[in-house]
Amino acid sequence: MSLMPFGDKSLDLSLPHVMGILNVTPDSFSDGGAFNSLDAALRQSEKMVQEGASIVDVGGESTRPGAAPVSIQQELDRVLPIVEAIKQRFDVIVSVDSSTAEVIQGAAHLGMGLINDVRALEREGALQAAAKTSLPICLMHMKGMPQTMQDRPDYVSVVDDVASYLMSRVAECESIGISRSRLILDPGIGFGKTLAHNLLLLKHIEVFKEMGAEVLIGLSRKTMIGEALGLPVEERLYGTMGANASAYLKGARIFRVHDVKPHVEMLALMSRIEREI
Ligand code: 8Y7
Repeated sequence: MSLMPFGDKSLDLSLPHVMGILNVTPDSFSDGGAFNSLDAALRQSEKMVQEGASIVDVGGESTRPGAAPVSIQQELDRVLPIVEAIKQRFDVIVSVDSSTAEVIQGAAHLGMGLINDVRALEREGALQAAAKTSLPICLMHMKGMPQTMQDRPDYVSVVDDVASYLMSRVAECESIGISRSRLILDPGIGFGKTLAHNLLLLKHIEVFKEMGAEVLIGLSRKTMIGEALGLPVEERLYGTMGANASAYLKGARIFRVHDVKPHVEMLALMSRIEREI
């Protein structure tokens, strides 16, 4: 057992866990739009919980290359009602994909269990806001900014560069009183990386485990799967599962995915075999 608290719940991180991705699509109609998108989010959450997701990841800002920036108020309006509604209805950990101090603070108040920040708490006020909660934090590596991160990404050594960046963010967290036991590390697959960079990071997950934190991997349906297999986004499930299976064997314990049921079943068998004596 290796229990880690996530707000009002906890997870045994000696076992693998699935984090289901909730698409929070803003409704283009102003009349009744809020209800429609909330209702859709709740139905999607219910399905993921029934399929065995331990965590539901809610995000109000698209980090896709070229996506339009979102204002703080828009992000608050999109994310907070969903966090509140999921926590009222389902027994699941809600993580919030945000870099914004106001969103971190507001969502923590409504029962968020995990802060998932693709900017590793680098935005103004985010580190302080996260420190005030007692929640775990996923620190992700990104090179550059979403708009430009895929323009010729370059590293001296991608594994060393990503590891030393995450180490510096761990040190920053510790300096403000966030203990390492609250931190989850993520190499940020696809965030300013070529296919070769992503493959090397996935090959060397042990480097991040050696930093004394659990590892989360998000590669579901990403471009790297498409590039490796020559397949469009709707045909990337098997490749996604292969890469996640490899990440599990190399020590990753949380898998951020669109397709919950196939991953819950795959990881159940993989961990069962590992645990057999
Ligand atoms: C990741 C993520 C995205 C990831 C973590 C997508 C919000 C892009 N990817 N969070 N978020 N790790 N921790 O294609 O890899 O899902 S958004």
